[in-house]
Amino acid sequence: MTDNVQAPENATPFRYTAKLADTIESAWQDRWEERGTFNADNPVGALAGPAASKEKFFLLDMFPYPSGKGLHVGHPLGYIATDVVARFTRMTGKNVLYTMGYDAFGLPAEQYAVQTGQHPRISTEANIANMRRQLRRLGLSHDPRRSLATIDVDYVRWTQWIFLQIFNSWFDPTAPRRDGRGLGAARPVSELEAKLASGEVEVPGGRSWEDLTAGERADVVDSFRLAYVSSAPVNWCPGLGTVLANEEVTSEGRSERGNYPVFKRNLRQWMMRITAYGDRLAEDLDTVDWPEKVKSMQRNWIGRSEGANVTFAVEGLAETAGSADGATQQPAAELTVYTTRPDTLFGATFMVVAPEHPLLGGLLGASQAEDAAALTVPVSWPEGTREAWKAGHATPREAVAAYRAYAAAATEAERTDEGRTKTGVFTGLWGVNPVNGKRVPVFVADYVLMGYGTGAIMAVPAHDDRDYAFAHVYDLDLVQTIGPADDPHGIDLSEVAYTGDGVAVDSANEEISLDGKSKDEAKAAMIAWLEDKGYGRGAVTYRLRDWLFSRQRYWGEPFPVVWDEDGHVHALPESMLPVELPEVTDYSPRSYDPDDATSSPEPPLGKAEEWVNVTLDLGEGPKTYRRETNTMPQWAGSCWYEMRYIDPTDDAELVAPANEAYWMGPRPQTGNTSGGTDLYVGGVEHAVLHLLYSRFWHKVLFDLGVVSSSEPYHKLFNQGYVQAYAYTDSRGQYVPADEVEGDETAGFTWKGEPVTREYGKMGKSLKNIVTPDDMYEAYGADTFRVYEMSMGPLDQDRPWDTRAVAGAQRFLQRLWRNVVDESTGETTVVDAPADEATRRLVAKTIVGVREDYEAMRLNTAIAKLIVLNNHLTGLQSVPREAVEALALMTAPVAPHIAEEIWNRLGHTESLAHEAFPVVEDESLLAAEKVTCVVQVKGKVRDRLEVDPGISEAELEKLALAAPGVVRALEGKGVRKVIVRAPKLVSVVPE
Ligand code: ANZ
Repeated sequence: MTDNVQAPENATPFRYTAKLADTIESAWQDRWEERGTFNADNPVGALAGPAASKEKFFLLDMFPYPSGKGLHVGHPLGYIATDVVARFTRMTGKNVLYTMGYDAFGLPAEQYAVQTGQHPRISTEANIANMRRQLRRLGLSHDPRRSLATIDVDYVRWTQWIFLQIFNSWFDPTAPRRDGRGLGAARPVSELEAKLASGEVEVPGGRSWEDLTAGERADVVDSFRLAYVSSAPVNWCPGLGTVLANEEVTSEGRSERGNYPVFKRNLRQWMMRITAYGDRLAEDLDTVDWPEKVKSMQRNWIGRSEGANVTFAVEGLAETAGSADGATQQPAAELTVYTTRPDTLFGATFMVVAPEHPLLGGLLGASQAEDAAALTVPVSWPEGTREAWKAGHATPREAVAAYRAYAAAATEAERTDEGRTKTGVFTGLWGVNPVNGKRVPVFVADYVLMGYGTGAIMAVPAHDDRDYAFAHVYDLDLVQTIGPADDPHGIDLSEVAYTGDGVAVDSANEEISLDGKSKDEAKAAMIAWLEDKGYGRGAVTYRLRDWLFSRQRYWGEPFPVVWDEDGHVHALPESMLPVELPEVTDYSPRSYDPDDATSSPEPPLGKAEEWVNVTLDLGEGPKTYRRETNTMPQWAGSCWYEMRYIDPTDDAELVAPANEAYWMGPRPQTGNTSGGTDLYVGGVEHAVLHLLYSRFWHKVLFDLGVVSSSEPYHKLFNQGYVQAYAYTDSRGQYVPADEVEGDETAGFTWKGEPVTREYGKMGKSLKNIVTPDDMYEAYGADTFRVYEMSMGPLDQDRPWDTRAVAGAQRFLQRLWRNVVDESTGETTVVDAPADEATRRLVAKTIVGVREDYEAMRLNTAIAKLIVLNNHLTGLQSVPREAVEALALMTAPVAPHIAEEIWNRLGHTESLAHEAFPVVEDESLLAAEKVTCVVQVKGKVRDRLEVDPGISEAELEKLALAAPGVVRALEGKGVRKVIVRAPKLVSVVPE
């Protein structure tokens, strides 16, 4: 890119060109670093200092993954904005904590390591160095002492330490919360053991604690931990050799990275019991200052629903020679369903279990044959079976096995797609509805998910859309139990289910009648009856699942636990942290056939035999153990990084309590009751996962007394995205966007050929990438910053337009010329006081820009700075008082040029900690008056000082009362008054 407006070097050596900007910017960046200009003081510890007596402001960006591609101009949008806020806030006298770290574990570096054999740390650190350079050149006012990367061994140590706190805790529903907001908090498992021993907490399965062996006790305790191992349906991607989180799987059921098939498999994995915090995570959203949209996304993700678990008895028929006649009863089984509509229980005409449900043999087998063998209840088709149930199979057992094999290969998105024709098969089992004793067939169908509720439902086709669709396919009965209050039976069920409110009908047995009750009354009455009879209980369910916390990867935090020979897991003591990754020669996971759903993952760490098998003394003398070979997901490191920014060098504690309380503690007097960083800026794509995971960890640490804040991020702001135009030629090929000419009206061309414009992301393949480095070279960082901040409101998406950058450059060039003579480099300002109009404009700008900065309206702040700057350009000579105020106000957006001007105006200190200008003479803000001339019979008789916006009626009243007019009228009446507001009133006497 070239700078067209550049003048010959020698004529104006002090012209504000990209070259001069580069010199100025680099010099200030070095000076800031040398002087530690942006270092923030802590109350205690290694970074303690006097500024900690001031009010604090903790400002945070969502830290980046150090991609090998480096940054494009879209990435730093949020960083520039936070830098403006940081610089402005410092100038209001606060102690500002502002730094930048790197979320540095991740699959791309690992895959690169697999290809090249080079340790992922090497490429990751090189990428971090490049990103640091790019960001430093932008002039961000970070405290460099606080920067960190999640791969730093010292950081990993504390991530592992947090894992141990979570592992060593359970959720005690009766424990009072430290913030007084009710019951339910994490407590150490040592307390749990005491409660199990005393009987205060029941041992699952009803056995007595005394009767359990040490191993059984350990199993019981493990089942309560907030970090636990369980067999759960997970996304297994043989093509990548690892399981994936849901968010790493596309809606087509393939891996986001690499586009390989993904299969649902039951595998033993580490989980985090985030569901225990479901209520708190939802309720405490009331205590944070977040966009309503993000709060509601979190609430939906948590998806709390209230209903009941209801248990149906199950009858099974043993397989006989293909007929139902000789059927023998299987031992009685039970099936518990979760329903939000216990009021509709009389309308349950069938049941559905998820393909993975234990009733069908539990885990999905690797093949159809294994699946069939695993089925607990072998049966034949009953008499009069509807043909569709058979679906071409001889027995339900075969049909179920085939169906389970099919479901194992389907993604959750496919399974829950509402528009799809429902599928399922009869299991050969019959449930017994506890309210009326009716036998109802049990189906297996993929629309019921194992991970939600109990993985089984009672189907009420008359009142549920999905059940209705299923009943329609298999021709099952509909029984109505609710209808509109005015005409309960007047509904038509021939096309759709009735899902509305109303009153219960036909819902009575000898002990209970719901008839005539409203939906909510009927629900409550039914739950009471179920509880009384022992058939069920009221229950709360969350859409939120427990968090799948292990990955079969090399490049992640090792778990600080080991396994003994009996298969029990042991936490390592703190003294053994950090557990470092072993050096290996081969980073690749075992290779699998990408389409083989039956394969199982083997983590790459499993190959490091010497590391895996260790002899340790964990208090029982030296014993051999196996290390955990899974690693933590990338989310772990981003769950708590803000806290380490506070105390990056603390060896004894994750963060010293006094430092945490100062930077993150609640400030009830300002309405912040749960604490957290003062501002967190990042993309809305993190609305749920990262923000939910961090909040969960933070709450556990809060419960355990490690931190004083119960929320990590008090105010959240989502910036928009920088998007870009891309251009295609007549063959649909992308052409380099920076070579395209023309505009919207004339049309666009490339090398004379017409091209079509499209709008979207920046990307290499779209040939429309612009990097910050391009901008530094062509314009300098300040121009880039001003352009990016002036493109529009910060929370909105905006199209990048390199040509418009010149406007931002012009502003800074004018500002420069207002102070510096371009040929001599001399400062040209005058010390004489500014004229009234200039002083008024300066005052107005100060008030407006301050308000805009406070509200993060950075684009309108810049617009006001430009108005003032243009005004100064029009003056004979530029008054110092005006341009000093302008330099200070411009400093947050264009800090280098502002520092340089400030310095040339004779100030030796950086302006970073100067006070932001205030208006001392309030009268300058009062509206200006104009002089109104009042004539009587054409002669000027008086003059009035009035508001420019005065109304005609008001002005007439004032004019007639003016002493000069009263005198001239000599008591005569008035025939006519002509008012030309605000400057003239003409009175005609009688
Ligand atoms: C009977 C019923 C009657 C239901 C009715 C709804 C309407 P929310 O509100 O999202 O919590 N369900 C329960 N577990 C399920 C699972 N594992 N997979 C798929 N569906 C499941 O949804 C709860 C309702 O979704 C439950 O209430 C159940 O159907 C179904 F007129 O039970 B309902």
